[in-house]
Amino acid sequence: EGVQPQEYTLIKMEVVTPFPPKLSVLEGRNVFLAAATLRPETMYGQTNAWVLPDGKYGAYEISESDVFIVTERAALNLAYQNLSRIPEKPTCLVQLTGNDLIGLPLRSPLAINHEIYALPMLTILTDKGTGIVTSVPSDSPDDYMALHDLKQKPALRAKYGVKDDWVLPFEVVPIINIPEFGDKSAEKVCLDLKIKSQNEKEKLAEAKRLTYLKGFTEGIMVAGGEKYAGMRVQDAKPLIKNQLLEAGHGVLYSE
Ligand code: A2H
Repeated sequence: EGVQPQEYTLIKMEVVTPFPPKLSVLEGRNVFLAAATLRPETMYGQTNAWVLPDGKYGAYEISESDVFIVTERAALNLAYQNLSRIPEKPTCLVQLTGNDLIGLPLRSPLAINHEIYALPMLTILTDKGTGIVTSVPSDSPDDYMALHDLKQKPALRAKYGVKDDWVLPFEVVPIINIPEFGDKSAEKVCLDLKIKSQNEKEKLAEAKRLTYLKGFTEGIMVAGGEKYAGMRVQDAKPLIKNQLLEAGHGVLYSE
C-alpha cells in the first residue's frame, strides 16, 4: 500500500432477486457487489463485474438496509469509515468465494446495459479495493483483455461455469473519445500492442499507461446524454462522481 491514501468511489452493483441458495440468508435485504473504481465517469460502459474465483468474500451489514459483498479486509476498512451497521465492527452474514458470485445478475448505476453478470478475472488483487472490480472494456485494457479471453475461449468459460449468455451478447460500449485512440481506446491499444491475454502483465501496464492519462487529459464524453456528452472527461468526472454519491448509488472509500 502507498504512503498516500487512495480514494476510490465504490459502485453499488445491486444483486437482482431471486438470490441463489448460497445467498438465501440475505433475502429481504438490498445486496450489492461493491466495486472500487478510480473512473466513475466510465460507468456508462459497464459490461460485467469481475471477481476472483478463489477469492474469499463476505456479505457485510453496511446499514439497516444495505449489505455489501467485499473482502474481509475491505469490510474492516469500511467499518472504520462509518460504513458498517455497528461502528468499527464488521458483521458478516455469510462467507462466500468468488465462485459463489460468478453468474450473479446485477443492476449497476449508469450502465447502458440494463443487466450484467459477475464473471471471473484471474488477476484481481485481494489486497486492493474491495476485491470486486467493475468492467469497462472500452477504457480499461485489463477489462478488455479479460472479457476477450472469456469470449474467445469456450474452455475458460466451461472451467468457471460461465454461461455463453453472460458474456457473448456484451459488446464494447463506446463512452469516451480520445483523439489519438478513438472511442474504444482500450481495445485499440490492446490490438496495437498485440496483447494476447489478461496475463500479459508488462504489455498491459504499457497499455494502461498509454490510455489512462490521455483519457483524463484529452478524453471527451460520448456517453452521458444531454448533461455530459461532449464535455471534457476532466470536467465531467467530478460531476458524475457527485451525481452517483448524491443518488446513493456510490460511496467514497479510502485505503
Ligand atoms: B478502474 P490503482 Cl475504465 N484488483 O475502474 C485489480 N484491479 C482493481 C482492483 C483489484 N482488487 N480494485 C480496483 N481495480 C481496478 C474502471 C477503470 C479503472 C477504467 C480504466 C482504468 C482503471 C473500470 N474497471 O484503472 O492500482 C479498477 O479499475 C486503471 C488504474 O488503485 C480501479 O479503477 O490505481 C483501478 O484498478 C485502481 O487501481
